[in-house]
Order: sequence, then C-alpha cells, then structure tokens
Amino acid sequence: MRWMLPLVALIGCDFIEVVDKDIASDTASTYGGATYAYVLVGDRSSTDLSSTAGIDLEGIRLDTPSGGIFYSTLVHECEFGPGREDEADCSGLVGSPGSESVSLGGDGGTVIVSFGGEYIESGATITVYEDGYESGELYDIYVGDTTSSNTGTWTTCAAGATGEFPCEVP
Ligand SMILES: [Ca+2]
Ligand SMILES: [Ca+2]
Repeated sequence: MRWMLPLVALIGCDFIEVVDKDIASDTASTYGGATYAYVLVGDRSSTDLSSTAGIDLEGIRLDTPSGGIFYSTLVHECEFGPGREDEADCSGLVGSPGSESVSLGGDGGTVIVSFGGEYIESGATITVYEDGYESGELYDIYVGDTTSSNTGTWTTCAAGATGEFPCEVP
C-alpha cells in the first residue's frame, strides 16, 4: 500500500486537467484484466530540492510485447512538488525524448500520460527518460486504468528508479 503515501499528499492540490481524447473509456471494465492504458510517474526526491527541483523527465516510452514502440501522446495529470513554484506544465513530455526536460519539483510531483490509445499489457516495457541521477533524485513508475492519481488502482512497475529506467509491466 506504499503507493498511497505520495497520493495522500496530493489531495487538495489543483491539477491541470487535460481532456482525455484518445482513450474510449476511463475504466478498465472495457478491456479488463491486467491491462492498463496509463503510466504515472511519481517524484520521490526529497533532498536538496532547491538545487535539483526533483527528477527531470525527457519522455516516456511504451514497448509492447509484440514489438510496437510508442511515446506518450497526452498528459492527463501534471503536478509539481515543493521544489518548483511555477504553474505545472508537463506538455514537454509529449513525444520522443527531446533536449528539454520537465522537472517535477520533488516528492509529490506527479505526471500521468497515455500512448495514443495503446493499451499496456503485462510484459510490456515502460521506459522513463530522466536526464541523469543527481543528488537524491528518485521516482516510482506505476501503470493504471484511470486518468487520475486519486482514483482506481495503480500497480507498481518500478520503485526507487533513477536516471533512464526501463521496467517490465507485471
Ligand atoms: Ca533535477
Ligand atoms: Ca536529473
């Protein structure tokens, strides 16, 4: 139940809501089982936030078991942790990794993305492109069936990840 801890801290925060245009349903009922459509990356960085502003994301990639490669196409939730005070904007995470990164601001920073309607099956690989480990930067990767960190069930794909990190969806 450790996934609940960072989520509790988010209650009461204002999220940037992005209309979900590429997934037919926000619930798993239509595709069922251990199949997901969304990836949540949660910043766990807690040290020296003033100098690192948490993890720095350049992109998120889905490799399907059948060999398909997809980069995030839509940001559903974007929230910065206490290391950043500007308005949360994670739009730089859409598409393949570029030269620019989005710093999530430390513990509590959260982003949820999807991949053009592609479902995320068990055995798929999620790769998070973080621009390189620095001073306590840690993050968790989850897969889920909703567009909100406050609803549904989020399944851990990786905990305490650093740098560029691939995880296999359980
Ligand atoms: Ca950083
Ligand atoms: Ca970094």
